[in-house]
Amino acid sequence: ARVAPGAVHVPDWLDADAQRELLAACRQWALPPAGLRTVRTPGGGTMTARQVCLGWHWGPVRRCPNCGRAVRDNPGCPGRHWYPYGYARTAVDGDGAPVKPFPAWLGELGRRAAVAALGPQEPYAYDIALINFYDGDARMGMHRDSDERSDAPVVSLSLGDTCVFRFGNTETRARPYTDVELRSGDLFVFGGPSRLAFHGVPRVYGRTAPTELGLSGRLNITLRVSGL
Ligand code: MD3
Ligand code: FE
Repeated sequence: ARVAPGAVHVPDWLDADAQRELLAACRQWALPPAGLRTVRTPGGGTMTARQVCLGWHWGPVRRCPNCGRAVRDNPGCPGRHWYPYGYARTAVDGDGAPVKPFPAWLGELGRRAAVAALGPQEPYAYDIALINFYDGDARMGMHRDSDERSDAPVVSLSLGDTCVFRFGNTETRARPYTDVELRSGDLFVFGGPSRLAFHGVPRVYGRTAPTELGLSGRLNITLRVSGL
């Protein structure tokens, strides 16, 4: 179903086997080194959802004013996270280990997902996965994802517990927005004008995951093109 121009929700896109396989991969990626981490937000707060990055690490990055590249991966600013956020090849606020590689099969999954939702597409080279794990009362505030330098659609896959996904507008974090329930196996693709819309996860419904999946909590996998 089309939620807004370029924003398409495909319920139940991953069958039970595909969900199990993707979950098994997520469990490996979550292991150290460079596994599941607690993310500090630019304002000095802490995200309640924990995250794993593949391909590029998202966090505070100091960039060379001349060439624009990440120049030092550990900003060394205990308590003061004033560095601009962005992507770098090594972990910053995790354990400092290099980020895990982005596997080719995940890029193929991303292209298939974009085509399934939006129709024929350029063969985008997906190179980032951000995997968010929600347990307990974890949520995600309204935000915009603008650290990528590509207009490729973002692909989102959900596993485990059902959540309320709030899809907003491109102007403000406030209304108008549309609330959509995302369930295990659902695909959501954000392209075109929806790519820069505010969005968040105000609520996760505990113990709603399919029992046979064996996941307590919710995982969301987003696939992106860095353009970097
Ligand atoms: C719309 N994740 O990782 S998925 C995120 O469920 C993020 O974990 C949420 O917001 C989650 O940044 C929402 C849906 C989503 C993901 C990325 C988007 C919607 C998006 C990027 C641009 C526009
Ligand atoms: Fe986001």
